[in-house]
Amino acid sequence: MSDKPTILVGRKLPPAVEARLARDYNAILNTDDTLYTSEQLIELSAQVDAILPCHSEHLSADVIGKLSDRVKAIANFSVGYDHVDIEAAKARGIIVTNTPDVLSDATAETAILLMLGAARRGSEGDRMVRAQAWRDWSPSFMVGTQVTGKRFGVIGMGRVGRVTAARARGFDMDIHYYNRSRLSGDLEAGATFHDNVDSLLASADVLSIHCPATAETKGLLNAERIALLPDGAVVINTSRGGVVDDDALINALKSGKIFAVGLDVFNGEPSNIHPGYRELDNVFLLPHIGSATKETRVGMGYRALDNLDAIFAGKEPGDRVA
Ligand code: 8YV
Repeated sequence: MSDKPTILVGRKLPPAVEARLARDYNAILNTDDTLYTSEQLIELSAQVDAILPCHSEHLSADVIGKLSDRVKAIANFSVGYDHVDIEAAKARGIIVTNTPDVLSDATAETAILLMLGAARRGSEGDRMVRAQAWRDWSPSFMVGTQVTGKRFGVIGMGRVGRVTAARARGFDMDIHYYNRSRLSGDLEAGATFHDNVDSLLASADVLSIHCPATAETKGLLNAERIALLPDGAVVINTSRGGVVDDDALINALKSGKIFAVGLDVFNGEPSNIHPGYRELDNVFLLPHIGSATKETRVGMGYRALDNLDAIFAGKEPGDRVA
């Protein structure tokens, strides 16, 4: 063992990222990509100076409270950090970082995929062709809703929200947004600001959710708010499942209030999502692959390592969140 810092790497990362880890650190790599249990994370923490987790590792207040004093940093391989109890980390003096920017393009691509897949009944059509259930064609067959020229409503106009809005402009969509604070004219790029979510909802033919999962945003899209959407709206979510009240959304899909949803994130993911989604045709579902491109995975890994490099050089990391 050299005197390089030791890093516990939560999941298997791209070869280029693992090569940089192995060059610059004593890296405990997760070569078979098995999810560590909380007990394993706590036990391994005695050997490490930092942890590089994904959102699949849950660093609750309880886990953080039991980590070894040796752990100086949690450098997330993710932009969202709701899987880490930030207050507990602060209380232990553990630095926490995330990986913004590098995944905005990939996630925006996924949001647009969800919008089109939901609006144009992508999953339903795919299933029909695969099941050899496609028997006929007529002008009334598999008719979807067109998004071109409609209003695209964004909740959370951060980096991902802004790139997604820029892509939606490619469909001549009129951008509306709600954000805690109004953006500068430059960043707004002609979008209409709403100073409250309810007003945004009434203007969203397509609603795209990009806000983080926090105590304030939990269940934000509930029955009362869904009622404010225009009839036949499309809802897409690439942020976190917790922002949505699943029962309310499923009821609105059944009643036709919402034409279709495109979801990449879920309450209870991966294996305990609301069973109601599986029974509906008007849903386009993906398994949390918003940022899953080769380019972005490397970008995320390098960004996490840039943060660790700064921390172990005694500098302020670029993406500190605690
Ligand atoms: C990542 C994400 O794939 O970065 C995030 O917050 O939700 C995803 O895009 C995942 O979190 C990796 O840990």
